[in-house]
Amino acid sequence: MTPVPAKTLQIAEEIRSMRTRGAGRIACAAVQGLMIAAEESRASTPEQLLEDVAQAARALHNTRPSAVSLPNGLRYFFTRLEAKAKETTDTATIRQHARDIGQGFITMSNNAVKAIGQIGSRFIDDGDVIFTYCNSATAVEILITAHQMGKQFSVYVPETRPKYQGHISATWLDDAGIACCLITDNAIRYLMGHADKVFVGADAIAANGAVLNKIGTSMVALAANEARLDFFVAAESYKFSPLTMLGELIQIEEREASEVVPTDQLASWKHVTVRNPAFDLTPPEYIDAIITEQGQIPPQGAISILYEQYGWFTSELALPWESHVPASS
Ligand code: RUB
Repeated sequence: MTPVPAKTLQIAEEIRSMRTRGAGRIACAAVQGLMIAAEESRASTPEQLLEDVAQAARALHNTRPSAVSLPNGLRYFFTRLEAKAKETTDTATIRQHARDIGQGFITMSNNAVKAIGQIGSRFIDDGDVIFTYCNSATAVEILITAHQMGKQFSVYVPETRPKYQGHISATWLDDAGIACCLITDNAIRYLMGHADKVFVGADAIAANGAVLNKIGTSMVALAANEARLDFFVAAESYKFSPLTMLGELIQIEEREASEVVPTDQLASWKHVTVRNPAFDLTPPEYIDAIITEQGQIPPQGAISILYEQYGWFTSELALPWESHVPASS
C-alpha cells in the first residue's frame, strides 16, 4: 500500500489546526487530499488504488468532526471513484476519473456558492442593516452579490470569540467596499434591535432542519427571533447531513482550552476548568429560510433535499471508505 502522501497529511493538519476553515473550504481541501492520494498511488490494481484513497479518506475524516461537508465531500469522491473502478482494470484511467471527480466536486461547490449569492441577494433591500456571524464564504457571497447589484446596506459583524473569525468577515466586506461595523459578541442582543435581517452559513443541516454553525449562532437566532427579524441560513446542499436521516446526532466539536485562556493561567487556577464547544445547533423554529443553490426552502424542507441526494440513506453508505480497511489492519 502507498503511504498517505505528505501533501494529503498536510491538508488534514491544516483542517485540524483551522488554518483551512469554513465548511465549504474544508470539503474542497479534503477532496483535493483524495485527488493527490489517487494521483500519487503506486497501485497496480483498482482495488489497491481504492485502498490507498480509502486510507487518505481515513486520515482526512474526523479532523473537524462537526463539519458534515467534510465526510460528504469524501463520500462524493469515494462512491463515484468506486463505481468507476468497477468499469476498468486500468489504473491510469481510474486516476483520470479521480481528477475529473475531484474537479467536478470543487466546481460544483464554487457554482453553488455563486448561485446562493444570486438567490440570497434578492432578500436584501436598500437601507437594510444586516447581521452576519463568524465567517461564512456563502453568507458573505450573498452580501457581495447584493452590493454588486448596487443595493445600499450595512452589516454588523460580531467578533466571534474565541477565534475571531468575524475579523476575517470584516476584512472580506471591507475589501468588497461594503460598510460594516465590527462588534463584540456581547453587543449582539443590544444591536439586533437596530437591524433588519440575519444571514449566516452552516457547517451541517440536520434532517429536521436544525442548523449547526459556529458556537453562538443559536444566540444570534434567539436575539433575532425576539427582535422579529428574518433569519436566513446560506448552505450548499452538500452540507445536509444524511446520517441524521438515520437518527444520528451531529457531533459538536470541543476544542482546546488554550483557545479560551492561556495555558499557564489555567494551570494557576485550582478549581477552574474550561469548555470550548466550537458549534451549536439552531432549532428550525428560529430559521425563516435555508438558501441553497436550488432555491430557498423552509427548514422543514431539509428532508427533501436529503432524499433527493441520497434516497433513503442506509448505514452502508455512511463512511464507504471504511469497508476498504485492509484485512491485516
Ligand atoms: C466556520 C463557520 C461557518 C461555516 C460556513 O467555523 O461556522 O459559518 O463553516 O462557512 P470554523 P462556509 O471557523 O470553525 O471552521 O459558508 O464558508 O462554508
